[in-house]
Amino acid sequence: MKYSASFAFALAASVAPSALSHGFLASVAIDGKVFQGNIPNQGNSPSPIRVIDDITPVKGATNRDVNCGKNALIASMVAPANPGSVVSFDWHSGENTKWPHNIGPMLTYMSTCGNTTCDQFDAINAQWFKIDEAGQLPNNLSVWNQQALFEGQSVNVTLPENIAPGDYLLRHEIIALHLGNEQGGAEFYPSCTQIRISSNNGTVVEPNATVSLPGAYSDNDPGIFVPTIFDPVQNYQFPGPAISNVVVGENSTPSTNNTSTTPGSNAPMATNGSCVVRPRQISRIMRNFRSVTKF
Ligand SMILES: *[C@@H]1O[C@H](CO)[C@@H](O)[C@H](O)[C@H]1NC(C)=O
Ligand SMILES: *[C@@H]1O[C@H](CO)[C@@H](O)[C@H](O)[C@H]1NC(C)=O
Ligand SMILES: *[C@@H]1O[C@H](CO)[C@@H](O)[C@H](O)[C@H]1NC(C)=O
Ligand SMILES: *[C@@H]1O[C@H](CO)[C@@H](O)[C@H](O)[C@H]1NC(C)=O
Ligand SMILES: *[C@@H]1O[C@H](CO)[C@@H](O)[C@H](O)[C@H]1NC(C)=O
Ligand SMILES: *[C@@H]1O[C@H](CO)[C@@H](O)[C@H](O)[C@H]1NC(C)=O
Ligand SMILES: *[C@@H]1O[C@H](CO)[C@@H](O)[C@H](O)[C@H]1NC(C)=O
Ligand SMILES: [Cu+2]
Repeated sequence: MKYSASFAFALAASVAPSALSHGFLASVAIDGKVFQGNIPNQGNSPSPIRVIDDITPVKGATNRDVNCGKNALIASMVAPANPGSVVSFDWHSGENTKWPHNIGPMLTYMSTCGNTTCDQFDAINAQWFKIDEAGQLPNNLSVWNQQALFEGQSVNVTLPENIAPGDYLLRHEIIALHLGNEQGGAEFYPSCTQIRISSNNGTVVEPNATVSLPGAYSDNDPGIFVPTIFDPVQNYQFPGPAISNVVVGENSTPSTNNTSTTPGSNAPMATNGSCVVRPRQISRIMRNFRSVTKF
């Protein structure tokens, strides 16, 4: 195994596994409104976040818990959201401090809750479509977007503008790859948040490229078993389906070259302090600006 000096913390954690080395989705904020989750295996207070019963990672790409996390329980709340809402995910370590990992992608999926509300829905029936995937910084393949969590920030995903009203599970997942150079080493941290979209913005697209989870991943996937994970990785291949047309169908611009983040995610500050803003973000910001100022 090979470690760079800056991953001394991860090294210590992997030598002596502790509560610090894993974690859970502590809260989400939807357009700034915060919804706290429950600490794993410590109650199920009202929240839209499905509580899990253990902070340790799901191991094995076909593990049933790849669905919504370890023995996830249905939550009692369904949080209001809109097309284009910004959802901030705040992941914590097992000791409720900063997220301990910084290598590997973050993926965001949605699924309708079928003919029930999400507080009744068994997620094993979910038909997931991917709305976002965040890998390495476009200008520095050594730094993953996950680094923002490691530094104590939340990470942000924009819901599709073309999503139909209804109840959805929002599945935000970290795949920590600090052991991903060995087959079966990947650590899956799935989370499910129950949301209700109650408006539409005129156009509604039926999402395509839906998958089951478990089902869509294998331990051999090039984005899950990555022998060169510390090198840094060139042309990282995200696991799972392509981004659904509910996202790319939205007056999309051609993807820029060597950009490892895709629609929806906001890149963190680069480690040297310069802010990374992608063209799509600028057009989204301009759109929001126009809609606020009624240009
Ligand atoms: C809801 O959908 C499920 C799965 O398709 C089906 O088995 C069930 O009968 C449906 N329930 C109602 C009330 O339509
Ligand atoms: C910071 O990163 C930006 C973007 O890659 C780069 O243009 C700039 O030269 C870097 N500055 C320093 C001081 O490394
Ligand atoms: C979409 O609808 C929501 C809720 O009505 C609104 O807040 C948002 O600004 C709309 N977005 C666009 C691009 O019109
Ligand atoms: C989803 O729709 C997009 C845009 O129409 C298309 O390019 C893509 O092939 C579709 N994917 C699947 C799996 O049908
Ligand atoms: C990205 O750059 C590579 C190498 O220069 C090139 O082969 C590829 O066609 C480019 N892709 C796009 C979408 O521009
Ligand atoms: C894009 O990536 C390809 C392959 O990884 C590399 O050869 C090329 O130089 C990169 N282009 C830019 C503009 O960074
Ligand atoms: C996500 O949004 C929050 C709230 O605006 C902000 O504090 C945080 O820095 C953002 N995260 C990233 C990675 O940009
Ligand atoms: Cu861990």
